[in-house]
Amino acid sequence: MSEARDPNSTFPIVVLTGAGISKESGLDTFRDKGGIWEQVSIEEVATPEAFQANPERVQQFYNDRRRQLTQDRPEPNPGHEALARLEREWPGEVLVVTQNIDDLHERAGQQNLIHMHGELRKARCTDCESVVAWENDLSAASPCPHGDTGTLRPHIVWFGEMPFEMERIFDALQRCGLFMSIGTSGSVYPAAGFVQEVRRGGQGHTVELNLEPSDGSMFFHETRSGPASEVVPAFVD
Ligand code: BJW
Repeated sequence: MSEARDPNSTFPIVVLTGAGISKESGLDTFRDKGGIWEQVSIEEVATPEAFQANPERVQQFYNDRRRQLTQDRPEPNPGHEALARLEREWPGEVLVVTQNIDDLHERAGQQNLIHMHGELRKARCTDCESVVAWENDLSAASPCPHGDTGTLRPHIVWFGEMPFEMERIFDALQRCGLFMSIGTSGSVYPAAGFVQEVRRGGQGHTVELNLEPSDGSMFFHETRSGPASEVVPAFVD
């Protein structure tokens, strides 16, 4: 890896990714011009209150995006591939924490991966909370396959809900020697605070790789600008 601090050490690496890494695979970001939040409002589709008020509308929003994954089959790009290569070749631990609900990291070969905002290809019972692999459309009345009274909702973290695996993520942030943030605007917490968590620990080098410096770029030791398909391989290889 270019400019790694000590070529002989095997410090743990944590990588946070956001919608920007999947942009060049054909998936929209949220807050760029023409992005998802210009097409629909957060209050309409991305809160528990929205789901309670109009479950069909919320299911339709995620059905459309799920179909985009299962039918259009966007391919991982060189940014995803470089991170999978980093995990294979780095002698220490590499943990990728993605805010993305697509499956492009796993399809690139990433193994040590946390989907902190959930996964489009999974559904969860509103009653027993069991999580099932799900490829098809959901409706407001899709029954839980375990036969209880619950219905299936997208396995997604909406605003006001707790992201997944936070304990494991904070443990990794406190131990890491390198933190990379890729393709995220840094406007949604708790992910936006990860860089400061690493800085508080004082031992990790922090790098932002983004199309352009984000609003939080001043918190990083280093910022590199450009499309993920170019800047990620250039940094990692
Ligand atoms: C490229 C590129 C290219 C483009 N190459 N780059 C007030 C203050 C502080 C916090 C709060 C507050 N009020 C409420 C909160 C909490 C709230 C929050 O943060 N709100 C903010 C709006 C202020 N957060 C929550 O509610 C979260 N839960 C929570 O906090 O629980 C309590 C808790 C407490 C303590 C510890 C732990 C938890 C839940 C957040 C749920 C987010 N859900 C969404 C939608 C669901 C998933 C989905 O439908 O896909 O997740 S919102 C949406 O934003 C989605 C994304 O994962 C998330 C982040 O977006 P991302 O990935 O950064 O995308 P963009 O579009 O913003 O940025 C893309 C970037 O890529 C840009 O910078 C481009 O330049 C760049 N780019 N092309 C490289 N080719």
